[in-house]
Amino acid sequence: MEMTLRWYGSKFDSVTLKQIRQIPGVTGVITTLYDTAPGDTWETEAIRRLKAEVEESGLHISGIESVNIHDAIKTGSPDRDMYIDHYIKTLERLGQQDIHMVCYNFMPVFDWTRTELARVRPDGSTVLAYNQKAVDSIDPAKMFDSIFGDSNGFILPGWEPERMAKIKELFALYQDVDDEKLFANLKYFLEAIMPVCDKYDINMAIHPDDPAWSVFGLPRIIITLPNIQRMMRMVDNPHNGVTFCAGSYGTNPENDLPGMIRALKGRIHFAHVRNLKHNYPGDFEEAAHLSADGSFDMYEIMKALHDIGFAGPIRPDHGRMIWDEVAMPGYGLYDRALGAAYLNGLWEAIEKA
Ligand code: DNO
Repeated sequence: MEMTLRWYGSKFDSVTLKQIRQIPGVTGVITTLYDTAPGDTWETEAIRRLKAEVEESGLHISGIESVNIHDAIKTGSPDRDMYIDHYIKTLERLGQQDIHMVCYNFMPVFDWTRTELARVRPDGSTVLAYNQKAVDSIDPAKMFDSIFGDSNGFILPGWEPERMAKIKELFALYQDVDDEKLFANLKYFLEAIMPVCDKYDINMAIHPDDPAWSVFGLPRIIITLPNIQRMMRMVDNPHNGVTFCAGSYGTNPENDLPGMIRALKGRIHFAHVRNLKHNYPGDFEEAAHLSADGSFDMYEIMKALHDIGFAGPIRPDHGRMIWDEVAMPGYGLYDRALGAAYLNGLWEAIEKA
C-alpha cells in the first residue's frame, strides 16, 4: 500500500502540501480539480499545473478523487453520450499525465449524507454524525442549509451550492430511476469508458454510497458485497474496481468489513480507512482512527488489506476536529495525520509479524 492524504488544492484546502509532506510515511496525495463541475472536460494544462505543484513539494499524485459523474449519466437521459464523451476525454488526459487511479461515485443527488458536521464527543473534539430520525423529519431541500451552516465556510464535496440550489429539479430527474435502472446506467457508463481505461491502464474505483442505504427515497446501489459483485460481473474488467471505504460500508453493521475486503481481492484499487461509533440503531458518529475509540477493529481491516496483497493508495479519512483547528469538516490536518501514523503503525506491525 501507499499512504496518502486527500488534498483539495491550494485554492481550497486549509492544509498545505508542505504539511502533508511532513507526515511520516505519506508519499502521495489524492486530489482533484475542485473547481470543475460534473460533466466538464478537464483541461490538460490544468492537470499539468496541478501535477507540477504537487511534485515540487516532494509528493506525487497517487490518484484522483473525484472525477464526478454528471446526472445525465446517472439518470440515463438522452444527452448522456455527450457527457460520457467528456468523461472519456478527461480520463485520456489524466492517463497521458501518468495518473492511473480515479475514484468516483454513482450516488443520486447527494454524495455522502450526514445530519451533523460538528457533534461534540466526550473528549471535546467534534465529528460528523448521522441520525436517521433527523433525516426522516427533514425536507431534503432544507438539508443543504443545515449542512452549509456548519461547514466553517468551506464547500463540501458533493454539496456544491450551485447543485443544491437546483435540488428540487434534481429530485425530479431521479423520479423514474430505481435500483435496476441505476445499475443499467452504471453498466452503460462503464462499458463506454473501459476501452480508454485499458489503453491508459486507469483503475476506476467506485466509492460506496454513504450511508449504505437509501436516503430520501433515492436509489442507492453500492452498499453491500453482493451488489458490488454484481457491478463487477456486469462489466468484468480488472479496471472496473472499487474504493474500499471502511467508514461508508461500515455504516451498516451487517457489512463484515474484513470479509468484504478478502472477497474483493484484486479489485480494490483504493482504500479509505476510518473508524466510526455506532451508538444505537440509526445513529452513528465518526471517531478517532484508533480501534478503541469506535466500533471497528482497525487491526482486522488492515490485516485483511495486507492479506490480499493490497498495493494501491490508502488514506485516512474524515478526521475529528481537534486542537482548535478550523478546516473543512472531516478534512483538517491534525486528526488525519494521527490516523495516517496509526495506520502505518498497524501495517508495520502486521508486516513484521
Ligand atoms: C467523503 C468522500 C466522498 C467521496 C466521493 C467519491 O468525504 O469520501 O465525498 O470522495 O463519494 O466520489
